[in-house]
Amino acid sequence: MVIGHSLRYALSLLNLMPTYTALQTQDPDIYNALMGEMRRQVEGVELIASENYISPAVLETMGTVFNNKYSEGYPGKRYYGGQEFTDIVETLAIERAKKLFRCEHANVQPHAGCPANVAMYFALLEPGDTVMGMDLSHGGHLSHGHPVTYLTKIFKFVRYGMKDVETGEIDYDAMRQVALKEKPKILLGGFSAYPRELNYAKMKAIADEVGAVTVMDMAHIAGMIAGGALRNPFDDGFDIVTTTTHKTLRGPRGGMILSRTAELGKKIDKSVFPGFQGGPIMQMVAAKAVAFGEALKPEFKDYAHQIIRNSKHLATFFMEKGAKLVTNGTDNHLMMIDCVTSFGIAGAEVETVLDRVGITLNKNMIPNDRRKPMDPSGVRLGTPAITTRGMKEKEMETLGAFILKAIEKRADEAALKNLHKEVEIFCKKFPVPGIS
Ligand code: DSN
Repeated sequence: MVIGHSLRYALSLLNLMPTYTALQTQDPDIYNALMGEMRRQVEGVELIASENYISPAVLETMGTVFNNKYSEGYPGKRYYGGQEFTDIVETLAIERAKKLFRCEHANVQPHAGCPANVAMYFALLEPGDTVMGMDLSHGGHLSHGHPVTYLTKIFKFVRYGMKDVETGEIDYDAMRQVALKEKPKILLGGFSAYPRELNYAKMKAIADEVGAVTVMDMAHIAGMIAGGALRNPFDDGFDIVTTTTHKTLRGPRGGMILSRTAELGKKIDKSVFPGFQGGPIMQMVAAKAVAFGEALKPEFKDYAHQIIRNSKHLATFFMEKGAKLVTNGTDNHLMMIDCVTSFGIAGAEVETVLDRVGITLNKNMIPNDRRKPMDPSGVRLGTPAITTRGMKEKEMETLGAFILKAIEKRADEAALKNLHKEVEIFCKKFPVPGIS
């Protein structure tokens, strides 16, 4: 059985080699690193909540000659000639994004999520203006005004957070009070480590009361919104939605800004180019179009719902085994385990021991964490990537058991080695798109 899997795996890698012949001949160092990374992705379990596997078609598009073209401007209004094909792909990306998220305008040029947010701030604010975003220690994101970013030299950031960390419920009364006092120009939703849903309607009502623009950074949950498994902020009247395209949306690395109205979209376009960026990365724009095309298919809805079913099942498994989860569960694709309370060890130690058995996740601060960011109390894990590989509820129990066993046997070298083999055999039953 073991030999069968290994043989199939070796053959599958051999089949891929012709694709990289030029690279192998010209630059063996990079080629070997690529082969190693491919093996790592096939043989291991990817539980980092912000990662995913793209389809072969998206992967192919990223490596195309669209790379060779400069296309400053927007379709039909470029600064250089030779744009007949770039205009086709960018227009398709825009139209598909608008259809997917039900809005009037899409800018598909941001190179990543942080640049998308910076362009959004500069489109809507003057220096010194105030933004109200989620408390970073409650799961908010660096680009929502962490003091280490340059953003805080230009804009003022004020916070809202959870009323009760046991349920994850946001304190909307406190949000309103702070908004009335601080008069933010933007009320910002979005997070990278919060396992519950926001109440967009309540946020919109508060924003309307103080005249703020409503913005949702849906980077982590874009795929579930596209697939109808989570609520679309535009349905509750949000003005702007920013996102990355490579997380649950399963596209190429990149960003995007969506606007409810064409009027807001004009401001965003000017801010992205020429305000902030130069030429778009056109092979990525083309790959975004391909990914949005995939997300518009009915099967993407099944994927989006399965991510959440898997996440809830895994969270329940851990809690039934006595683990302490932040907010005691999840409504989305991710969960946070308080490792100190659950296992008596810090998040970094859990991350390290799981790395040794081929399971990848990340250490993470938990709400009101007394430890430091590089040595926090918790870990964050999510189900988007393993769901792409076809894993379902049954496999969540297998994975959950692997994780608990690795933690329990962390001092036992032989047990960890055997577990690593088990993980590898288990993983190879679930192909990685584009690799195996
Ligand atoms: N680095 C991403 C994450 O892991 O959540 C967010 O930018």
